[in-house]
Parts: sequence; structure tokens; C-alpha cells
Amino acid sequence: MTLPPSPEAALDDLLREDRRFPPPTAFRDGARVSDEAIYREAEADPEAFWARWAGELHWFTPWTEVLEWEAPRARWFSGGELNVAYNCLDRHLDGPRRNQAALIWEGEPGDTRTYTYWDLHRETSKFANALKGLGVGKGDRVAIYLPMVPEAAIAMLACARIGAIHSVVFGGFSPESLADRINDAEAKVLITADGGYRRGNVVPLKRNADQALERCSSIEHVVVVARGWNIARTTQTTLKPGRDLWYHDLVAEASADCPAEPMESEETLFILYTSGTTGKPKGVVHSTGGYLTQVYATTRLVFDLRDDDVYWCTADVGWITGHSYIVYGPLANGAAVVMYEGAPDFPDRGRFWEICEKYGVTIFYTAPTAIRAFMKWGEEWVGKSDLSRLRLLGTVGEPINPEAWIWYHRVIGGERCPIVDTWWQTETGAIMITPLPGVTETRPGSATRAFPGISATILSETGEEVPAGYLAITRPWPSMLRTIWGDDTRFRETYWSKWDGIYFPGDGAKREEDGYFWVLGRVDDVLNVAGHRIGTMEVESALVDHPAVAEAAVVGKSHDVKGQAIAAFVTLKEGRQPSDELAYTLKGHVAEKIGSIARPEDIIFSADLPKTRSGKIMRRLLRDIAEGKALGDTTTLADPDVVRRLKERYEEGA
Ligand code: 7RM
Repeated sequence: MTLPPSPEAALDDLLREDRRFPPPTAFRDGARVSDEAIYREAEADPEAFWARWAGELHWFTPWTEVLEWEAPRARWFSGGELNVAYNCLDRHLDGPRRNQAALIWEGEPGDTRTYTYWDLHRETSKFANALKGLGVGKGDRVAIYLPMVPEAAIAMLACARIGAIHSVVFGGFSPESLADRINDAEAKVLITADGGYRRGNVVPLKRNADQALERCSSIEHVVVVARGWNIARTTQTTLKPGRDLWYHDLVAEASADCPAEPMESEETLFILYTSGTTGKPKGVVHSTGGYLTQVYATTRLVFDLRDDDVYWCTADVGWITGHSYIVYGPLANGAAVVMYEGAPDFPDRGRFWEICEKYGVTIFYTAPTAIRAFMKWGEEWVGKSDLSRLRLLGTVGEPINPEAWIWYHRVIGGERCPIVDTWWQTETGAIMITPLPGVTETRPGSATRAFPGISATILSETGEEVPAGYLAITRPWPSMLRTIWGDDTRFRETYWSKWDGIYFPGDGAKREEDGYFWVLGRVDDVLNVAGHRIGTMEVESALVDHPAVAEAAVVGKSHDVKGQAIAAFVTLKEGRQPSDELAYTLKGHVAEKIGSIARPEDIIFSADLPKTRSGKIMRRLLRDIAEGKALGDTTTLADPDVVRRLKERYEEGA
């Protein structure tokens, strides 16, 4: 197995990490679960465990089978009918939650909006009717390309209400990435905005969308949210007659009465694209009943969610974390959810902590890359705000190095808040490995144990249980992906071909005698840059698309804030000369092709790339070069001199 260069959390550090943090007594005493027994009960009968959680949701028709499993095909709660929007909204209207906050939103410029459950129900129903009016029905795909505004959640819920399949595309993606995703899913309607605020600037989403749509034939209508007329003016948003419509015009005319469409449990709720080992992102398909069951249960137990909590997850709705833990999980639980549009350092580096104080945030969920940035910015920014309401902290997206964990615990959590390090993926849909904050003793850098009802282990290539190797999920789980949109072969090959009937997530992991999992990072050609998944092949395709580039090989290198950064080795075409300007141009080219999250940190020009005699690029050697490490075995290379020259050149430049 090739262990990836894991961010700071070098294996050595983890091996030496022996600090332990039992749940604080005060926390344990009031926690939803404080007894180990839950693990044993779930293990004794996982299907009964999940069925109990599903039973807390509202079903129009009860299921007949909890699980039908013929690997890799799973059917959860088959025969049952439910609606996700109904469970997130209508279900809360008969009790005291009706007029309580569902969504507390703050825009980057400081404007705010709060929606009660009743408000959110009304807005969702109106927009659902508007979509129907545009001819959107059950099973149709709707692309959503929005900033972090309430309309993003409303649009998702509106799709769910009428059984349309949403495909949310992160607002930071380029027109080309947006077009690829629209085309793959053959979306009928696109929902976007005139713009969104980021660090005081306006991201011109509608302009990007117009560019994308030059390449898309499936889109019949574009709905445009006016994030603010001031933005519409700066972005000079224009609507194409017959195709484009303002969101506010549509909802103004729409009825607020829209019955929720009963959905068969296994029908698709959404598609979300994620990077894999080829240049083409995968459309991960999620179901309705199983997905909602697991996001509901994990939100409740992992975050110990209570009626008086104020919950804030800082992810973007364009990622799975935003789907499961801003929208569906928390709203299914009737939580008060904080949503923030902009950057953590605008107008200054204290913005997140001001928001925590202002709304009395009690549960805070973010990514290790953000924590490392906060550490770098300094404690004084944190000290300006009162964070005493916080009672639980979470992390997700990448391994957390113990130093960042300890800082998070001390500076943000005031040494009183448990930290839940949650391991999961776009494909798993919901949290899989995590502490239960009232039960599990935590260890910095470890996601600890599988959630009750989930079976995880570590296997070798040949399927033997080993202390260090590949992470593996050995039983089906309710929120598992059902397929890759339009490519069931890729689904089977990527996740289900390594072992028989066992899911391969693509991560390396290790375990000690206590059984705690330490997830070390990807073992495939997928990078994790600032918590974002980026395929090396996607970046390579973007580079070779430039007229000066003959060949490119992309690897990850450790970065103290982002975890990994992108290093690209580039061979130029005959007659092209390496220069700083060209390096700059190529970085910009990648950002333009994919989105700025994929901008390479280093471009290293090279006359040749190190290849085996069969012509395979040896990324391991390139990684060693990018990391400034001693070169490993070069004997299998066609020309061992290539890599020596490359290393010299890199060290000159560095
Ligand atoms: C939720 C999300 C998934 C990949 C996954 C891992 C890495 C996520 C953790 C983690 C160590 C964690 N979905 N990852 N959480 N690694 N500890 N707690 O991030 O599809 O975008 O990425 O992220 O490599 O495979 S994702």
C-alpha cells in the first residue's frame, strides 16, 4: 500500500499521540447517549437499530423490508413511501417548533434573515410550485449553482418536495465544470444567482452560468435569485427572454400550497458530483429513505442535538457536508441552523467568532484546514468574542493533526467541549466513524469508532484484517451511494471490486489495540486540498489543455494550512520555453478550467517526466521531490537520470 503524504499528521506523530479525553462529566450527565450499551445493541441487530431510527421519521406508507442486499445493490426500507421535505418541514408544524428558527442566515456584508419552520415551509412550497410551473416533475434533474443564501436550502427542499433530483454545483466551480455537471445529469432547470459575496467581492454566478450554458442543450429555464439589486447592477445581470426568470417574480405568483410527493424509499433524492481517479467527476446518487434515516440519526447522536441548541456547520451547501449537515440532518431534527455566506476573514479574522457570539452558537462543525488557518491568525481574534455558549465541536473533511485538535479544544472549546472528529465521504452520505460525545473517550487525530450500526475494519489488498492498511466498510449502511449516475460499471469497479461485497472507500488507516481508527488519507490519485477533493487527473487534463503543455503529472505536497497543496510537473511542447510568466499563466489556466480550489501551488517545468519502462509516470518519485524528501528506489525507471535532474531543478527553484 502506498500511504499518502498525510498533512502534518505524519504517521510518526500519530503513533506517539497518547493523550486521552474522556467525555466531561457535565456533558455526559446531560447527553442523549451516555452508555456504551448502544454499540452492543446496534451490533446485535443492526437492521433493527436502523429500523428504529427510520421509525422516528414520517412515512406515508410503511416499509415492508428493512434491507435487501445483493452486493453492491442495497434496498433500504423497501415498499415504504416518504418525502424528505415533509420530514424536514411539515412534521415540525404541529408542535411548538412551528414559529421557531429553522434557518438563521447572515450574509457576508452583514445583512441577516431568519426563517422559522413555518416560513421555510411556505417558501419551499411556493418555490416547489414555481418549479412545477416550469415543467419540472418527479425524476427531473435540477442544477443548483448558488452562493450560501437561504434560497440554496429552499431550492433543495423544493426539489425534494416534488420528487425532482437536485444536483448542487459548488459556486466556486468554473463555467466549464458547471457545464460538465449539467450535461452529465441532463438537467432541465438551472437555479443560480446574480452573484454572491466573497471577501467583499462579487462572484458573478449568472455570468458564469451563461458561459456554461453555451455548451448545454438540456436546460430549458434558468431561475435567477437576486442576491441584491446592488449586485445585479455590478454584475450587469441580464435575463435571456423566454429562458431566464427572476426567482422573486416566480414565487410572488406561486401558491403556498404544495402537497409533498410521496417517494418510494429507494427513489433518488439527489446527485452530487465528486472527484475520482479519472478526469471525469462521478455523479454520486443518493436515495430517499435510507439517506434521511442515517443523516437524521447521526445528526441527533453525534452532535447530541437538543431543542435549545444553535447549530452551525461552516461547510458550503455545494459539498456533501452542506447537504447532510446544514440542510437535511439538522432540519429533519428541527434544529436552529446558522448559515453564513462569506469568508472567515472578512471584514476581519474574527468574523466566525462574532457570529458564534451574536447567535449564541452551541454546536460548531468545521474542517481541520480552517482550524489550522485560525491557529495561524492567532488567538487574539478568538479572544474578542464570547464563546461560552459553545458546548460541542466537530471536524470533518480530512485528518486533523493533533496540534490543531489540541488548539481547537483549548482555544475554541475552552477545554470544556468534546470534539467529534467525523470520518465519512460524499459516497457514504452520512457520518460513519466518529465519537459519540457523551460516551467515547477521544484521542487527538483519531475519528475513534464506527457509529453504532456501522461495520468498519482495516484490510490488506487481499482482504485480511490488518493493523494498518485500507479502510473497509463490511456491511451495507442506509445512506450508502446507490450508483454513479449513468455509469453503474464505474460504481462497481471503483468501490466494490477490491474485495467481495465489501466497500472500499479509498482511504488508508491504522488501528491500535483499543480499536480506534486513525484515517490517514487517500490511497488513490485523489488529493485533499483544504478539505476539498480534487482528482490529480482533472488537474492534469486542465494543464494539457493549454497550448504550451505537452504532458503533466500532478501530485500532492504537504501544506501547513491546506493539508495538501497541488504540485504540477509539466513538460512543454517543442519550441516553448519555461518562464515564471508561463508558470503563472498555467496556474491561472487550471483555476479557470476547474475553479480556484484547483489552482496549483507549484509548477515545475521538466524536459522529461520519470517513467517506468512501460511508460507509467512514477508519481511516488514526484511526491518525494515535491516533499523535498530523499529519492526512493529509482531502479525501475527507464531513465533514472530524469528524476535526478528534476530534483536538482526543484531544489534550485524552491
Ligand atoms: C465529508 C467529506 C471524503 C474524504 C475521505 C477522507 C477525507 C473526511 C475525514 C477524512 C480523515 C476525517 N466528504 N476525510 N473526513 N479523513 N479524518 N474525519 O469530506 O467526499 O469530500 O471527502 O475526505 O480521505 O475519503 S468528501
